[in-house]
Amino acid sequence: MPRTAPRICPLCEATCGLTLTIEGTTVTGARGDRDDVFSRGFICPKGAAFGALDADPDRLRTPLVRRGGRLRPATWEEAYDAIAAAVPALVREHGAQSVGVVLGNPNVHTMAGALYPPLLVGALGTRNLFTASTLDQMPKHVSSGLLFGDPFAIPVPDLDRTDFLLLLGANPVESNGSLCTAPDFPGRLKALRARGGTLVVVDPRRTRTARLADRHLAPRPGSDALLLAALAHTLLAERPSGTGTPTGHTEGLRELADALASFTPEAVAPACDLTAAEIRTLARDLAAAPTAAVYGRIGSCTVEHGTLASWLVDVLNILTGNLDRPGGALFPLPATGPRPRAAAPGRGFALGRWHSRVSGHPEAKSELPIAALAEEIETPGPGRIRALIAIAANPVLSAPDGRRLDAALAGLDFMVSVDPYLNETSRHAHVVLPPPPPSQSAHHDFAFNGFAIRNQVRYTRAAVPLEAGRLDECEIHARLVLAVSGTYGAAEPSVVDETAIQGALARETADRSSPLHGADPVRLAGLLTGESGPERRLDLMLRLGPYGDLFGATVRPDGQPDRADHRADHGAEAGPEVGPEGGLNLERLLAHPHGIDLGPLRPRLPGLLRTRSGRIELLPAPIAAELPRLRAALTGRPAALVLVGRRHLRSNNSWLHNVPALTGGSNRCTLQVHPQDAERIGLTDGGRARVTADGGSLEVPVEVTDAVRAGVVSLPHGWGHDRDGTRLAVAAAEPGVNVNQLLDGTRLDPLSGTAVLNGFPVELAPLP
Ligand SMILES: Nc1nc2c(c(=O)[nH]1)N[C@H]1C(S)=C(S)[C@@H](COP(=O)(O)OP(=O)(O)OC[C@H]3O[C@@H](n4cnc5c(=O)[nH]c(N)nc54)[C@H](O)[C@@H]3O)O[C@H]1N2
Ligand SMILES: Nc1nc2c(c(=O)[nH]1)N[C@H]1C(S)=C(S)[C@@H](COP(=O)(O)OP(=O)(O)OC[C@H]3O[C@@H](n4cnc5c(=O)[nH]c(N)nc54)[C@H](O)[C@@H]3O)O[C@H]1N2
Ligand code: SF4
Ligand SMILES: [Mo]
Repeated sequence: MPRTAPRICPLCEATCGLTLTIEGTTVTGARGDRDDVFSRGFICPKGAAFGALDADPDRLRTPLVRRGGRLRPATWEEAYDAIAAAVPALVREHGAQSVGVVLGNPNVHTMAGALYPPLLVGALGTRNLFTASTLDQMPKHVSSGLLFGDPFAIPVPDLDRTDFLLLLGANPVESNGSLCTAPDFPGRLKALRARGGTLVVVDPRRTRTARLADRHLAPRPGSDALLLAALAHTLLAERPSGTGTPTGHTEGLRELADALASFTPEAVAPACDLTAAEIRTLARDLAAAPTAAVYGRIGSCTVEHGTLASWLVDVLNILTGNLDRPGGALFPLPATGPRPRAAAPGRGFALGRWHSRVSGHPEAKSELPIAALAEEIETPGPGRIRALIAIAANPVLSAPDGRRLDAALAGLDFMVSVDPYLNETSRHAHVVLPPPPPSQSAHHDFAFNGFAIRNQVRYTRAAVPLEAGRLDECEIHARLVLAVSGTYGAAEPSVVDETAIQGALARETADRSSPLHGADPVRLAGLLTGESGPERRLDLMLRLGPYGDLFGATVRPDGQPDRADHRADHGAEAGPEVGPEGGLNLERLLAHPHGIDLGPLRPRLPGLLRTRSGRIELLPAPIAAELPRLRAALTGRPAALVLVGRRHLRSNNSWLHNVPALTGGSNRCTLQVHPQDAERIGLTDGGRARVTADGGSLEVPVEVTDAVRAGVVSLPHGWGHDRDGTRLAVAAAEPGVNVNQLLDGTRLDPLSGTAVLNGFPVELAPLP
């Protein structure tokens, strides 16, 4: 008899609730969970393929250990013994920096990825941390850090209530949204238009999202910061008082106006390849809308001026009075995040507290640019990376110059991959630790609830029991922490969780502003429920969070502890309105298998600000220092042809090309070329071309289409599955090419260290 079980989908940021059909231990179907409090039954083709992905025969079922140069199946004990023998010894001999850590995108889609990598990096004491963020959203963290003092304070567009959405460099109809968690993003865009709202899309391609829009602007790639600067300039020039500006919480408005003075619509129009009139009209429409939200994603981040563009997105939200108000851009209040607190100056956000060894790149958010990973492995000298731990990461395909990184990885003394597949990156590991398929894992979105357009909380336990001989990914990580610390075998994996719990409770009970101040941490830990270490940690975070039961301690409605001596409530952020009676904890959440709705987003200023001034710092010094480079772009000669990426609804970065249901059709690795360019260069639809840039050349099939603007070609990423020693039978049959081979890793957004993956110059030549 088939049964059903709920499972939150881990395949993109929309976090839809699925209902899995299970026969025995096999997932035979997946549909949208109509009772899910957030996704209400929405599903996309990737979610529908959950069963096929879960049962992919190429998934690794046992650890692999390298012996005699070859990776061979091994037991978990053999795998961890190998790590425990190698890593602590390297650290003793060569120091903490000799071990690098690479964290890939799926870490934000697993519980393990949220709970353990900080402990692993802490245990190693290494500053050689590289993540997919420097191929993605690091510019947004940096701009939020500088504006609000907190790199995670990223406002999200209030999709369901806004009157006007200006969307730049995002294609949510294919990607299902990013840094804006919203199941059925396409439906929400249609609803916006249906209620009389306006959607404006800025994208050099006429995407499926652009086709839904009232207005589509197709500027030259890489010019968003100029366009946004001109929009901000126009607002400041035409409405100098900044109507609607929350001036009470901002500083630097006059300095901002001065700094943007030269970015008039006329000045930026040629570089953007738009008209000054189009830009001015857009600024006026944005300002006139009853409520509006500006939202930028990949196409505005992974570009030459990514941090400036990300900063200007929020500057526009602020100048139009739309930051932190319903219908505008709001800060979520996730159930496992910190509780609201009273407004007070913070410690601010610092950049460049240390630098990379070889090229001297500044750290951002304690990370170094992943584009600099290869040189940190190759270049001799003290501090060279000799061992690497890669968790859910495939940088050989995702990061610039995969060939160089491929060679560098082959030269490591030791490498560990935590990955379900033997792919382009994990094939270099000495030990591969495979997590179980998603049906056998529990799920909670620690990361994405912080970017969700509605506050809600959901948790799904494993839908299928863990197969014999498997380890849960949380336990894989916990054991890894022990193995690199030199305590493997001496301590149980649960010690890792209990240490984290004790640490968090010690901080909480020592905090004078906490209602738990002075309580006994050991007694509180004894009250936690849950069947496993990660469940106990989830329970702890829920209980201490904004909707938590605080172990029964009382709080006033403004979020402050109910203590007579606590009078610092001036400007306190309001506490949440909703939540289960008595407060949230794991038991109460488990009683709601389809989640608990915690209400629409609400204003959170000024309580969430952590800047030194306690205000929004409109023109932070590092930004001001970058503006001359943007000004230089006004007069620079743009390249004749530049390349941008694209995503397909049935893809996901580099690792979904092995599922037959998700491949084929229009999901292909083709170079899209505008008809004018095709004619000029002599390319034909279905023919082949050689594309050349800084990092090398690729031979690609050509697709002639006016969906890209003239002067722009588009090639998707995550392809190039033609290397030996992988186990990806389906993907290898249709390998495609790795677009990132066109990059040599030197083009970076300087403030964030993010690779320029969009809008870099290329040359094309026809091939016979
Ligand atoms: N040119 C170009 N390059 C890009 C981009 C682009 O737009 N253009 N996009 C960039 C972006 S936004 C990102 S986020 C990066 C992504 O870069 P990466 O994170 O390096 O790549 P992914 O393909 O997302 O997957 C990483 C690995 O996770 C493994 N994996 C899948 N599920 C799990 C799991 O449950 N547990 C574990 N441990 N591993 C798992 C997969 O097998 C794969 O090996 O790529 C970037 N690269
Ligand atoms: N189906 C699917 N969904 C995914 C993923 C996937 O690979 N496939 N990846 C996931 C990940 S890791 C992420 S980070 C998100 C990303 O989510 P999105 O940001 O929505 O990603 P894209 O679909 O790549 O959209 C970026 C758009 O920017 C445009 N663009 C390129 N250069 C510029 C420019 O200079 N200016 C402007 N204005 N636009 C430009 C491109 O043409 C493209 O349409 O998607 C996630 N969801
Ligand atoms: S939209 Fe994203 S979360 Fe929803 S079913 Fe599709 S892949 Fe899963
Ligand atoms: Mo991403």
